[in-house]
This record gives sequence, C-alpha cells and structure tokens, in this order.
Amino acid sequence: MNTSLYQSMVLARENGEKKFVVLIDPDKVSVRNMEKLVQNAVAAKVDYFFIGGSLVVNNMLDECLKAIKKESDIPLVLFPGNSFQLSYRADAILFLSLISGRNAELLIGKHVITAPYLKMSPLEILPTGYILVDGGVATTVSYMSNTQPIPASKNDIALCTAMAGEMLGLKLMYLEAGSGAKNPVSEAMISAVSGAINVPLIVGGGIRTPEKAFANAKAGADIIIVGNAFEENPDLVKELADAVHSASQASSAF
Ligand code: 1GP
Repeated sequence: MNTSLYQSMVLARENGEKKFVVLIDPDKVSVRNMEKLVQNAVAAKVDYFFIGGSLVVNNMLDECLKAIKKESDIPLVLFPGNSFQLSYRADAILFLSLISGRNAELLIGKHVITAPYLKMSPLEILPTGYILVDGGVATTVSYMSNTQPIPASKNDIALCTAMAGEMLGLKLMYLEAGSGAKNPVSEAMISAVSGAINVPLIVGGGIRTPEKAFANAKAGADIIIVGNAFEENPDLVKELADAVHSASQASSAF
C-alpha cells in the first residue's frame, strides 16, 4: 500500500515543518475562481489540496480534479462529506471517522460500504480521526452528521478523544471547527491535543487571518487548512501559506 503522502506528513511533524492546505469545495467554487486559486497555490508553494464538501451533489468532482491536475503537481487529497465523493483522479483520501460523535454510521458504517472500492483503488488511504469542535455557529457538518461538537472550552475532552483515536490506530487527527466557523479552534485546545498525540494534527474551520494561522501552527498544529476565506478572496493564499510556513522550526518568526 502506498504511504508516501503520509510519510511526508510524519517527517514534517518530526522536523517541526508546518504544512498548508487549500480546501476546494467543487460545489462552491466558480471555474474562474478555481483557476486563480490553483495558480496562487502553486506560486505560494501550498503543500496539499483537500477536495470536498458536505454536499457535492453535482458531477463536478472529477472535472475539478482534472482541472487542478492540469495546472499543478500539488497532491490532491479527497476530503469526502459523504461516500459518493470518491474518485481515482485524486492521490489520497482522508478516511474519516467522526470520533467526536456517537453516530455509528460515521464511526464505522460508511467505511464498511466504501472499503471494497478503496481496496481496489490506487488512492493512498489516510485513516483520520475527525474531531468536531463548537465554532460558535451551527455548521453543515454538525447538522448533516447529526452529532454534537465538543464544547470549545473542553480541552480535556478533545485531548482524550484524540488520544483514544490514536490508540485505535488512526493515523491523523483533524480538529475541525467547521467551515465558516465564527470561532476557530483555540490555541489552548490545539496545544493540549498536539502535546498528547504522536500523529500529525490537522486544524481548520474559520481561519481567516495570517496571524491566526501562524498562532495555530506555533501552538502545535502540523497542518493548517483554509477554504472559506479564499472563496471571497483567492489572493489571500500567499499570505496564509507564508504565515504557516514561517512557523516552521527553522524559520524566523512571522
Ligand atoms: C472545513 O476546516 C475546513 O472543513 C476549512 O474551514 O472553510 O472555514 O476555512 P474554512
């Protein structure tokens, strides 16, 4: 089984090197905006694209992946909101288990259905503990998953959830305040979770400024993801990518 992308994430965590991800939701992004976003991402040395959304109802996924591949070599990781969002055109897939929730379908049910497809696919599988944290507004993912997020101030619950996920063998943890969150995950929670696990930590939801992206990376996030902010302004990519990369151990302060 291919593990090259995962190895790059583990190595980066070991070396204190921070990674930046641009999230593209094929349903939300216009073709013009996407072209601009991809060009900006290449220029800003973005590390990965994550592709997905809670709905993705049209057949844009394949088209979107094809269009991005034409313009860049940045690895494409599927971030599926449901089990229909699969495509061999990507390089890898976050195999998400919603471990902050108690919805059996999203802990293991959907995985049973998609396992045979994934077994035959060339996609690198990234088993990921998906941890929803209250971001101050009702989010699509909370509604669609029929689960409650972890309260924003309960660092201990987030920490124990991530520890349990790692003990169960999950290879990445994803602290998620939800797309468009009013309050992104706090640095205190990021630091508590990062210090308690040995696997790479992804953090996203509601990050809009280079200062917050930098602070999250310094607090212990290994991979920072931003989506919503670029739908309004694709030109923010460089500022945010530079902020995250400058939080790497060897770099000077932002
Ligand atoms: C959502 O964490 C991602 O799943 C990104 O959130 O769109 O708010 O940047 P934003």
